[in-house]
Amino acid sequence: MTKRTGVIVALVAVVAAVAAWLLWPADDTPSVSRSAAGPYQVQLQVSGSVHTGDNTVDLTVTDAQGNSAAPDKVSVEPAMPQMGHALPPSATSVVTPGHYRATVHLPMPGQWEIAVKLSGHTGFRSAVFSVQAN
Ligand SMILES: [Cu+2]
Repeated sequence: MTKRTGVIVALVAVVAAVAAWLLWPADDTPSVSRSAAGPYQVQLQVSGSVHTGDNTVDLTVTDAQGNSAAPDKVSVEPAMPQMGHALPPSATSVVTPGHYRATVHLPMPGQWEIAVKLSGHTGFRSAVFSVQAN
């Protein structure tokens, strides 16, 4: 192999690597996590990967037996404790009983803690989810 063909082979390899990286399918698997909050089981689901900007967050609230639960009020509060950011709560809307949806705006990438706050006849409860926003 001459020096010139060696350079061409190296360039082709770099172009192929960049193309593979650019064309790699985006991660569309929803991120799902679960947490207990007193008598409630809370599932938080974000369609696609969590990212900077507006994220649609779906919450499913059940009791310990898995029956849908309906606390009076559900809100979502993102915070980035390492940087001292605490954002105002986002209200949720009821999609179906026990299923809530909120739009959560994350102003910067990094590790966020999303607190889901529930109030109902059993009092005030909170479940905290750690998410990585890209
Ligand atoms: Cu920050």
